[in-house]
Amino acid sequence: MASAAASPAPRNPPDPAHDWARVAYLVNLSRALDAMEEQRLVPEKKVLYQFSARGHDMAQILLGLRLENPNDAACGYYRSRPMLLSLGVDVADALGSAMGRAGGYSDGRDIGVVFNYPNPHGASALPMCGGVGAQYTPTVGWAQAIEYHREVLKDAAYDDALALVLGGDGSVASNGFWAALTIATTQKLPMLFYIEDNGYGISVPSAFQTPGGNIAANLASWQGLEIVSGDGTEPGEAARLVDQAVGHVRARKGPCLLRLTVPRLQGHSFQDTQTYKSPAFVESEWRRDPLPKLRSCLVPALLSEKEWEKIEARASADAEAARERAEARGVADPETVTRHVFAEPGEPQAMGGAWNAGRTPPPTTAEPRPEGQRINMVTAIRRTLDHELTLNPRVLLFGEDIGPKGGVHAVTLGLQEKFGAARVFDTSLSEEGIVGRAVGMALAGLMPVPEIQFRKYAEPATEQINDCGTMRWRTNSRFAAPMVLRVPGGFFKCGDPWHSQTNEVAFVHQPGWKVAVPSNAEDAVGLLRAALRGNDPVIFFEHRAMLDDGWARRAYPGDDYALPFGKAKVTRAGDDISIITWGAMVPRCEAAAEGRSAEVIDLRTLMPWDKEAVLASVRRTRRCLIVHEDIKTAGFGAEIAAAVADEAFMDLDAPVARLTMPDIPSPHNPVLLDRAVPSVERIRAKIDDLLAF
Ligand SMILES: Cc1ncc(C[n+]2csc(CCOP(=O)(O)OP(=O)(O)O)c2C)c(N)n1
Repeated sequence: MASAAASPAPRNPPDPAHDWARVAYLVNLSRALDAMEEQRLVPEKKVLYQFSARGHDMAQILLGLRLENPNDAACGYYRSRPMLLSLGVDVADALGSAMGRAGGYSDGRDIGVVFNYPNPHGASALPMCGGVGAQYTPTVGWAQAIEYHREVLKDAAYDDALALVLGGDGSVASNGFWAALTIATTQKLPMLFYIEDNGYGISVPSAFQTPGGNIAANLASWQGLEIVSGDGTEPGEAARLVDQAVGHVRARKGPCLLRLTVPRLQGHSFQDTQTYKSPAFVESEWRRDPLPKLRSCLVPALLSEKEWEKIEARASADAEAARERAEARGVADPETVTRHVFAEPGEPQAMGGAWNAGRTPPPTTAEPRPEGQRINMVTAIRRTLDHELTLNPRVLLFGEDIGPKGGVHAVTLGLQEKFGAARVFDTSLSEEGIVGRAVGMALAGLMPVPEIQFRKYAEPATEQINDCGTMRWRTNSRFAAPMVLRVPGGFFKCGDPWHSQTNEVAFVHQPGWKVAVPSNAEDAVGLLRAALRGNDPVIFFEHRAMLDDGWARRAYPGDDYALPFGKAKVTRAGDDISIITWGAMVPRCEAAAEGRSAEVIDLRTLMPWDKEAVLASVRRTRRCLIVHEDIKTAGFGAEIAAAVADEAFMDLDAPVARLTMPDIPSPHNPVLLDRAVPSVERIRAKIDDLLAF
């Protein structure tokens, strides 16, 4: 659609501190890309999803050009291409990614409008997500990492760095927005929230997202937050407000929320015909188009008519050349689509991860060198964390109550005292905030170890967990966010639906996460150390019943002890049946196997899991029983049973059996709990059934 704006009257020349010729070029380039997609590439079905940035473009570019510190980072959303252009992305990447072509942001894996840019020359764009609001907490993690680099690692290059997040007016209703706002303001972080208020979230007016429709007005009394608000279509005003907001954050006066009103000059996406807007309203939006305003501001005050036209022509020629380069790229080899779920040897991500940031982990051994008395799992985990905190200044721990209290399970007791509140600290009560912040910190080259207080409370963080796991794959290994997410769970004396579930299978179902389920202190040390020195995100499941369990106590296996993931342990040898289990069920299976020639296999990790060890054992014993605490339907046992049926069917003398919790939440009363969780007696009875089959 052509601009309905009449040529506005010439205005005062804008602040020469901005590179207006560059602003003009980038706005025109963004327009040329939008027009090319709308008029050619979408109708030709070469671009499947198109989100026009018309109207949002000028203010984004003014802001993007202010990201001058190489340690600045920005995270946007699907309408953020103009900001990416201002950071200097290759235009063929910008267009080719929208076309799903090889190379670019994701090698055709992710929806093209969802950008990422590990910028070797300046500020980077953190991997964006499709979920509205998902960008906030990782960005606040970057902001906190800036402070960590300054204060703990004493890196002066971060002194005036900032984190910038972009969101629409709809996104201010998301959990992520409030989680990040709380973190940024309570911690006084160098974080700039930029809200591009176009009045709509698809078709829903902004008054549905915040009362009265103006988030800046509603946050006026929020402590520790600078509010800057105005018109994002007036070049002079927008530039002044951008400078005011950026200046506030760079001066380390705390976070700032910049809200600029902008028109959304096209539908939400190409498919959206905007029938929910009246024609008069659409026309009023076009009258606010920042492009003609920019032109009348710059011509003739700063640029001649001819110069403007030259800029326009260069922008459309560059867009055309980029299209040609993008189309020449072809499509990625389909065989490569399974790569980069996890770190691959010799192919580190371009950005993210502590070891990637210039350190190499010291050598480890899988040979335990037991020392001293047996210790419980709590002490074993704490000692491992203590050692790795000492060894690697990029390791940091955080979660609810893990600071002065030492955690509700006492795992982090004394660590804040020893390492200080910058490295071991309490967080606000937001699991999305905890995990999302860890993502941003990992991207900034740290090794975060966030704690979720109880398994069930990981659920508010599900979106961040999923986005973290898929990051390496969806950015084609341009970014990864390795971390160790400690999650205590399972029953402990009693059960209940909130603190006691395991549901470990849900984590296995998140691509990109490794999952450790140690049953004892020695394995906990080995798996935790491997996770802390690894290059992938790891769920470290700490079973509550095993934390202080007598059976789980082992001698500390040494400061270099690390276990490979995907290597099960035969904890009891036998010839007549294989029992596959993990976590708190291991000692029960061992006890149940007494008097029988039964092999007990502790898987130790579920992603990856040691299928080869299981198959080898089952082929020998010809019987397979899987025991787990999680519920039966679609529990991880179903995966094992399917693999055994698939690959060892002809070797079996009995059906593959599972003993699990029934499909119920964990019951509270110990008598009820005993009926639900597999007991030694029931496991033994099942073993005997199978042996008699
Ligand atoms: C968590 C989530 N819910 C719903 C959607 C579908 N959706 C995509 S964009 C959008 C509206 C967002 O509006 P706003 O934040 O104002 O940004 P704008 O598109 O106006 O720039 C919705 C509901 C989504 N992507 N993510």
